[in-house]
Amino acid sequence: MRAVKGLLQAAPSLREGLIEAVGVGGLRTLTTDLKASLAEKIPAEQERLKKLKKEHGSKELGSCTVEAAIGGMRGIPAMLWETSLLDAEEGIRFRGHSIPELQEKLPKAKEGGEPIPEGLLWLLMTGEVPSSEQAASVTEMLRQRSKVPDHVYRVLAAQHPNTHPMTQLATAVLSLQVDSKFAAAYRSGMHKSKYWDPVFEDSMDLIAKLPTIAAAIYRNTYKGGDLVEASSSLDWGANLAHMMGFTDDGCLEMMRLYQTIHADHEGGNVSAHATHLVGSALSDPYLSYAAGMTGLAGPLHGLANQEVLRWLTDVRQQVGDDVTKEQMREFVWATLKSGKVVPGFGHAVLRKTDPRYTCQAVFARRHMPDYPLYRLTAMLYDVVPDILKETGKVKNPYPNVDAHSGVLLQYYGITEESFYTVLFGVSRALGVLSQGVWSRALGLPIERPKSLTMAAIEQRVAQA
Ligand code: CMX
Repeated sequence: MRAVKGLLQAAPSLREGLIEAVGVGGLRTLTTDLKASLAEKIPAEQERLKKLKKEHGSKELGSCTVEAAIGGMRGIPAMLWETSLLDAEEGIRFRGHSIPELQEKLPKAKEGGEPIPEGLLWLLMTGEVPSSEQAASVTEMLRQRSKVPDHVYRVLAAQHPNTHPMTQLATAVLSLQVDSKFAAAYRSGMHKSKYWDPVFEDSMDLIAKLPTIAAAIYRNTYKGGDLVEASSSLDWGANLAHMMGFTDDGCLEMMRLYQTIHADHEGGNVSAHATHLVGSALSDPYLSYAAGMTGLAGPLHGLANQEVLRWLTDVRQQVGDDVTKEQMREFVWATLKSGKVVPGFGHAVLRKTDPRYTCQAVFARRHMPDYPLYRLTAMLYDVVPDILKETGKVKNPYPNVDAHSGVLLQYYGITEESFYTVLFGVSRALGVLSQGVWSRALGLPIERPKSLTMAAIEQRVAQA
């Protein structure tokens, strides 16, 4: 009680009933205003970082070998990323919570259903699992910001009809940049201690508009341009499915889960790192997220979910749905021997099956146990890892998130695989933009690692 009394004196928000004491020394925000909750946490985190730097700034976190420098910087701990952390064996934790824990703890649209991504957004931003009221207030805040300006539709309409949906997404986001509140505030000379505020505003504006933009890309590209209005009774994730033209309750649940689990995967993956890097130059959230999306569009990263579907379609066309394990083995070997990767398998950090794969497999077992594509995917799980192990070079032979997501989408009628990475990208906004707000709140500097020429590396190793 004394501790709480002390806090009452120290923290005006506690006096005003914005936070409550929970457990020993813990505090939980009571406000349903995401920005107020975030603002409450920033000073303590700024102090924490200052102390870390002052007391331990010269300590080593790891070293860099020649192999790491020329091998995509694997394993070099050289970035601060608060919203999630990846363990090679266990998989991702969002603010300390595993995916099964999030499925249990985050607010849901229906009893026993999947979490709504708005709850995850609150968690990523504040570090706290929100109440249903807090998640609902995020839904409402996003709804109010969701109107997409007319010029964005014109930009989309002007693109070549064969433009890939990911290119359309990046272009549409860049065309929104004209309204950046951060860019305007910077131009007008805002003090850097306040940067996080307009970055938060831009991030919320962008997240709010992404489902409408993604749905417009979908309807324009595959459904003749006939757009569907948002529903005022649906949450952010379900509205995405609704505006794409899908109303099945299972599809809405799948989309809520999909949008939750793809949100963040710590900072070093291409889409997160690209967003972080570009944001570090104080490019606004529209510019930095668009950079992340052009990275997500690569086949070794997010586009793998499209490639998995193409690959499975090839299997079905050549062998049919009743493929045997032996036929599948031959198909996998043929792919490898032709110098291609098996999409949906392997990972740069993970060394076990991706829990994002597992949770989708659990969803499929529950909702579509007899669906042929699900059975084919389950068979791949039996066949591919042993073959990848046999190659002797693949560090993680197990499936990643992209091996399963297309199956769920196909089942509910979202059959256009070239659109799949856009759905990944909409979700990824929640993670990379939350971190973007924190990067500005913590005053992280422009990123500028050292590069070396081959001659410089040779010189350094000769001296070592
Ligand atoms: N199929 C065939 N070969 C693979 C492989 C796969 N699924 N995964 C790795 N390898 C190969 C690599 O190409 C590399 O070969 P070379 O030495 O000939 O260049 C070798 O095995 C070692 O690679 P690694 O250290 O195990 O993996 P990387 O960290 O270099 O790459 C990844 C990671 C994800 C790019 C790779 O596993 C891959 O290409 N997988 C298929 C594409 C995919 O599913 N990507 C999505 C990942 C999740 C996401 O970001 O969305």
